[in-house]
Amino acid sequence: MSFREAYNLVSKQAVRWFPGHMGRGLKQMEQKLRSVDCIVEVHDVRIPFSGRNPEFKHTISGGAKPHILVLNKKDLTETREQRKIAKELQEREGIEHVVFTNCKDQQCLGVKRVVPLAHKLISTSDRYNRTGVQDASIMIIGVPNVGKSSLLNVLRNKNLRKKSATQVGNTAGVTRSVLERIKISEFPLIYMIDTPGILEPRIADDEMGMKLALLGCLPDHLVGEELIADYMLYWMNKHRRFEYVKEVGLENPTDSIAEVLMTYAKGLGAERKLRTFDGQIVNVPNTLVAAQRLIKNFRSGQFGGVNLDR
Ligand SMILES: Nc1nc2c(ncn2[C@@H]2O[C@H](COP(=O)(O)OP(=O)(O)OP(=O)(O)O)[C@@H](O)[C@H]2O)c(=O)[nH]1
Ligand SMILES: [Mg+2]
Repeated sequence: MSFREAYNLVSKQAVRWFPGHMGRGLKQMEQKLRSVDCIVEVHDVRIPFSGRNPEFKHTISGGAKPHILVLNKKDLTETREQRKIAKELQEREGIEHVVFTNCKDQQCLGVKRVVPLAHKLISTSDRYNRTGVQDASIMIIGVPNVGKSSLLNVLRNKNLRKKSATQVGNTAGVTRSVLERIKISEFPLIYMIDTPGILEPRIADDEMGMKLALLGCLPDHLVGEELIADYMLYWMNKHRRFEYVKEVGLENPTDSIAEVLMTYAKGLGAERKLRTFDGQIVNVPNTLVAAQRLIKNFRSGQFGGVNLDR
């Protein structure tokens, strides 16, 4: 059986999401940068080599501040690849400090590493030598929905045994503005500044846009659930990952998203009403519901761990 080898968006409209709060957020971040000692950039480990906002490069390199790249949601990826990914990031992009985390797990070794590593980098950086400064501030940055606020909360829960201080949610764009600093460690005294997830104003690479969409870094309805499901199908087939076949209730893998969604919708009993040309109302399979369900399964790891950049 042959499957699509490349993914091309049929529509000419690129994947794009840059609402007002992102532009404002970026400005607020720049203003706060002067009082920040370290940047923790959070990204989804399922796209380790793509989808990071290139605008952050200025933020990071501009001030020559210590930088840690946290690749989060490691429970949703193929864990074997960690060392390889870290090595490749260092060779390709010169990123020296990569930490893999699962913010849903307080015992995660990666989560435990973040504060000591940041503290070490800050204490050895020029900036910290400014006299009289007793505390340090870390700014947390990244594209939407990768787990920035979750990381802040889990650090605070762990180190201070205090309840969460910033809002978390499973859609993109939960944090809307740069927040006041929040304490995440007492000894050493460290604060963290949560920021809104920010995408580049124009995602030029269609496939990269679809990867971000599949991982929920943009609102689904903006890209279209059926299109996102189609990208998922393309990716899974291309990598001979047929875990979806059984869930959907198919006999065999297929590259046709219409077939997948129709079959799945029928199996789920999801229907919607449709008016025919002669005015009759009929029930037809609800492919939107099927697409939403399929994406949800994929994102929650039901079809196994993935690395979309593989
Ligand atoms: N499976 C898994 N889910 C996670 C992990 N970290 C965060 N999440 C979930 O990912 C979703 C997004 O988390 P947030 O912390 O709100 O992400 P954010 O980067 O702050 O998002 P914005 O504020 O929208 O930019 C939530 O549903 C979290 O529960 C993780 O390590 N593993
Ligand atoms: Mg947030």
